[in-house]
Amino acid sequence: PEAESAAVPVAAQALAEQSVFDEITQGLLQQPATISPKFFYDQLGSELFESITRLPEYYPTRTEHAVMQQHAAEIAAAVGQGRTLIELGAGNCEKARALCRTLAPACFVGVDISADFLQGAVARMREEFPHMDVRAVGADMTRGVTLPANLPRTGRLVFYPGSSIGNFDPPHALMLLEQMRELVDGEGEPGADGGLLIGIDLPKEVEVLEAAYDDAAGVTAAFNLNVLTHVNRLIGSNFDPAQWRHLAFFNTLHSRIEMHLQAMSPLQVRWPGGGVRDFAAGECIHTENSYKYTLPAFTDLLARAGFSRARAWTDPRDWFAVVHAQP
Ligand code: AVJ
Repeated sequence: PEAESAAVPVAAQALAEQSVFDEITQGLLQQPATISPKFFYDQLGSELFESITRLPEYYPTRTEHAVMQQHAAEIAAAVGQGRTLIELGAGNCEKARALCRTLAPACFVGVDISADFLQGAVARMREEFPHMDVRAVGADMTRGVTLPANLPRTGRLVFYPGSSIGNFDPPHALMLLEQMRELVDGEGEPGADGGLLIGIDLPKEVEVLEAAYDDAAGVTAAFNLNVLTHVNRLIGSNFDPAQWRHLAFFNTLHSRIEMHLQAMSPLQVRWPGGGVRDFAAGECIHTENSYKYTLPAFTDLLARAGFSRARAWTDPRDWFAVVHAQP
């Protein structure tokens, strides 16, 4: 029986590794090649992202923080006390920690793809809030989130800050919002007193947008290039990051920042199983989209996902919105 119970997680892990291998190699063979932005976040990538959030050019994190601080009392009154707070893409849990000080949730569930990074953050949450029920879930939310059993039967607040929803194109964002709508409901429980608190980066001057994704210190470039090192580790490929350069620009037609890695000379990349991809000089791998939604466009998306009520708070320049959405 012991060997049997051990075999299950091993098999599950092998399956997960196979699907990661398939997902990455399929993307590399596409025209143009793509790597999903979720692969930015290995340990170093998560640390580089933390550095990005402190850059002078990268306004989203500090603007969202200012909106949350400025309107803390109203936001707390709108979402209610004693909830089960579920943060998607929790990372270092810094935002949830600030929210917990005003919301006093009964329970906190941090969900992140970078499970090891999350463990440390969740341990610090337990220290600061010894009376709160704190859980960590290492999961890729694009594959669906299974919450721990036996969560308190209180209203659920799904928290998805940082404008991470911007990483998904509108049809995919809609699917994720629908999934969040289901998380709010729980197992057959009415989600009426639950909701979603979500951060949205708004359209603004192109110069401001582009500087935020191509900073002078080169931290975003290092973050983008690090995905190649992570992919090498995940699939055994032989990318040489020194042969690639970081590109970031605003695509007005799609209202999104695009990040790419551009081959500086003709390159060949190989991986186990006979995989190979040739890149011409100047050819790109598309690594990220970061959509900038207007509030009406985003409210429309929310409504289509089953959140009929929405209230938004913004900063004085209307650069970033924090939206509370309810069924
Ligand atoms: C974490 C997805 C919100 O799109 O602004 C930052 C990621 N990429 N700089 C964003 C990111 C480059 C970030 N999100």
